[in-house]
Amino acid sequence: MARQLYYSGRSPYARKVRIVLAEKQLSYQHVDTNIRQKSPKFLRLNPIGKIPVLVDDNGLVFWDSTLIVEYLDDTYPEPSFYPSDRLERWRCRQGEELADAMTDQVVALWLETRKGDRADAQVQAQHQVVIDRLLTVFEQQLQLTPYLLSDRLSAVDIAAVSGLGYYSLRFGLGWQSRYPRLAHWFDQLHQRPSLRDTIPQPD
Ligand SMILES: N[C@@H](CCC(=O)N[C@@H](CS)C(=O)NCC(=O)O)C(=O)O
Repeated sequence: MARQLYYSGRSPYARKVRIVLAEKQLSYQHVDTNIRQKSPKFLRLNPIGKIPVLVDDNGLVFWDSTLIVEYLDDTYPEPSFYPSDRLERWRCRQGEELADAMTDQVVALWLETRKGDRADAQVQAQHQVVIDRLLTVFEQQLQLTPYLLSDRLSAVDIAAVSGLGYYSLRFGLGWQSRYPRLAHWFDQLHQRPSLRDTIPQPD
């Protein structure tokens, strides 16, 4: 069977997987998934009801972007986005978690912001504080290494660039003047076709 990825175009979590599939040159069918009206078939695949969901060509079903990325990396190891050293691998997973936590905050900030007049400024400020705290961690890391984990592109970069891509879609590129190293890293990464081909488009 053909490999399938269930997602909708702007999902930053799905983008992580789409980048990895492209980097590994693995073809797949896009199953466009409406998360506001989840089909029984989709919910059978992922009872949590979130995208992305991967159905690999062997019929195995995976969900949660981080687990999908790790499964793909284990199964199709070239090129690899996780370090082979055990402790470095844990550090990589932790960095990914940090990046996804940033993305969670960006999504929450957007959901609050789009309430318009009913948006709670205090809630918005709380999300922004966490976003800035996490972006500062990444900015500082880029003083030490060219990528967010080491001198090689890793799953941390892929998760963070997906989150920042979504942040840029919703709130613009103003963050780039406050985080110049991240801005440079972001622009450099976008030279890769896997990044350029997955940029989220406005509604
Ligand atoms: N931890 C999950 C988060 C996925 C997630 O939150 N996806 C959103 C779309 S961007 C979703 O499916 N939301 C539907 C819902 O929560 O009902 C992952 O990394 O895959």
